[in-house]
Amino acid sequence: ILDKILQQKEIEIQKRLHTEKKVETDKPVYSLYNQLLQTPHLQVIAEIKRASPSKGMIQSNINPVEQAKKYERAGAACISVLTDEHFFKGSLADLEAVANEVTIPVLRKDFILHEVQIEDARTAGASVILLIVAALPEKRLKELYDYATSLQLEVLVEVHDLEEYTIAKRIGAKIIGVNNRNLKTFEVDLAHTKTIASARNEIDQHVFISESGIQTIADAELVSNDGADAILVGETLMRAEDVESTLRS
Ligand code: IGP
Repeated sequence: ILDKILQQKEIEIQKRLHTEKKVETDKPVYSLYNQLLQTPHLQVIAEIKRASPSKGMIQSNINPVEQAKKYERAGAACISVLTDEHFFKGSLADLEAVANEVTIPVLRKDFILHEVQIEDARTAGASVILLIVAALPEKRLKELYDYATSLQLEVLVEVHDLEEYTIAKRIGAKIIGVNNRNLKTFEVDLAHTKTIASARNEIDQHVFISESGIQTIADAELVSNDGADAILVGETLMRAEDVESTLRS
């Protein structure tokens, strides 16, 4: 599936390159890194996710701004907004609407392969972008990382195994996330968090996020004990009846 998604992305990028849009850097940015460094207890990055290729439709008729405000009120460290339209039914419009209404960092969750996507994220009001190690050669990853930084954006660098973790550290990532879901097979295993966290060194200056498949308090405690500074939760919060109390717990 990852290859299919990346192919579709390339098509969208080619289309985007035919339009003239200038990057606007007047929206405020908030630091996720500082937020995670400052707070010792487990923090939550709460995601707006309407659908996914593995689960199909999750919540189609959601109001992203209302949902985001609930997340913010309940103390989320950051709001992740899926902006992929084709596979996740999200949009940059969702992100922009959310970013205009909250005062915590907003993450553009998408498959980013090109500078214009980073520019569009900044213009829409994102503070953080996602870069997936498995989606890019290291040289390109580093170029995009540095480009995002030059636009005052922070980068969540997503890894899936130890080899990718080494690459993330090599490019200087300050925020590293392990995706417990394999994007090629959809298989979820929270043990991936422990594998990566165990390889973490005293001298490593990065913060560490456990992403995907967290459904219960026990799951959150497990990855927290395994070394995660924060968790990234989508589906569970999108389906929760009482979003705020689920998040607070
Ligand atoms: C959230 P979940 O299982 O809580 O809905 O997962 C998030 O980790 C997931 O949406 C995600 C993702 C990604 C989506 C992690 N990495 C990369 C798209 C692309």
